[in-house]
Amino acid sequence: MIFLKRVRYNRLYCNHYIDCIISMAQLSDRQIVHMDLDCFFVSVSRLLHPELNNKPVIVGGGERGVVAACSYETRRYGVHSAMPIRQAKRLCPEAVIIRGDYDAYSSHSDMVNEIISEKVPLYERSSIDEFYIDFTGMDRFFGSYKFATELRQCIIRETGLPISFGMSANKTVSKVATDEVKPNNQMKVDSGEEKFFLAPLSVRKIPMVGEKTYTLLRSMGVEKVKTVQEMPVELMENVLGENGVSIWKKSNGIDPSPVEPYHEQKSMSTEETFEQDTIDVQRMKHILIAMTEKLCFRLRSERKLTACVAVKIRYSNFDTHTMQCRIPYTSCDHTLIKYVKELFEKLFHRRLLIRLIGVKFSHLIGGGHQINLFEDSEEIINLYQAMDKMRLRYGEDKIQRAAALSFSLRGFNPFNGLSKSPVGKQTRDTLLLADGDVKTSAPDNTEI
Ligand code: DCP
Ligand code: MG
Repeated sequence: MIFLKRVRYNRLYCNHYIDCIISMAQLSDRQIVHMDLDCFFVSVSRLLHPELNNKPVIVGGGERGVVAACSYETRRYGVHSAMPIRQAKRLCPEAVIIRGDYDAYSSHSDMVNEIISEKVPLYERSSIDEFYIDFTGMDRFFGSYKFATELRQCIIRETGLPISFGMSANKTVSKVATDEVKPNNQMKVDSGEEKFFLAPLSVRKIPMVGEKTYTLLRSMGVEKVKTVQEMPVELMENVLGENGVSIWKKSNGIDPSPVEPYHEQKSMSTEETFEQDTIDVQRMKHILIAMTEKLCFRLRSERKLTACVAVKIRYSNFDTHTMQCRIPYTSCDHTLIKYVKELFEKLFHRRLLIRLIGVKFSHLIGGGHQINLFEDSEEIINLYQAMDKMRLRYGEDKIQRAAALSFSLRGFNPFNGLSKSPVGKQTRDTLLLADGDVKTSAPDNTEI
């Protein structure tokens, strides 16, 4: 038994090391840049309100809310994002606390995106203020570091926003490098130097080491990345499973993941064609609630917010009507359900049999951890996080609003498309991408 275990370990150990040697040899000549805007929401707010310059600033969702972004002046007092505003105020009483302006953040993020897209062929927009750029091959012509430096200067000049970058052979090391030099700075980690660069840092700096993993590693006496580098990979696997292997690889400066070309998702929607046309208003409302809950869960899973909600109905004679409204950015079920119900009530006035109903969210934006910039409170965030955790663990239909319970869209899988639903003939889910591609899950070709 012990012998078998050792054979397995040895094979595992060898596999990981062989993997690493291959990826290091193949990938060490890549030139990957990670760019991240400095205290993004605060910097945009300062552009719009210069009186905030040089003051400690916190962007957040009101007295009972949490910190969305904070200036570097406030960070010296221990303030950080996702901290309750009340606690932040205690730590830094002189901080100016402002409400966010998501439209402004979204348009400034688009400006930076546009500059990068004009100047480089391959880049990934990984969040509202973060970009990975693959400069591999460009050094023969320009020198990648010089090119990245000029790109950074151009962004600063044209948008007025401070931005930092890290450059190395892979995404993980570049991201850690960016965080190390911030704010308003840049650095390069040469190929072959990755392990030395990471070694003295806290393991908390490795992307994917969150609060819980950090506490666990600390309880094992692991504080610095160097310790992980010296640990056998199977020990990390024993303690943390697959994640342990990933953390071990990242700690050793190994990350073969490619820069994924950027496709903006413009909308997400779902619709239901009934088995039998219906006039049962209550039933339709409950189905709309179930649909909204599902889409909201997906918004939050993808860390997105929507600013436009639409409802569609099709009468039995195929007359189709759509109504939409602009709303403050959110991914909260309770907010969106309210709008969906209102739209349905305005839309459904002919008292004819209905053949299809649908819900669509558009004007999507990457929203970090926010779920509603203007209403976020610790209680709401905790509630949604707890519900989403249960859904991820036990299945999407395991927790629902009472009204939607009897209409669970059980077969509905927003990630891979069509499946039979107990409430209707077919469910169709659509992801509309900015470049015009439509990923759709069913044969019906009408968009809402
Ligand atoms: N954000 C948010 N909620 C969080 C974290 C971030 O809404 N819990 C938003 C506000 C940030 C923006 O996303 O300004 C970018 O997130 P970053 O993690 O890049 O943080 P900052 O840009 O504010 O600071 P840094 O200078 O460390 O990048
Ligand atoms: Mg940032």
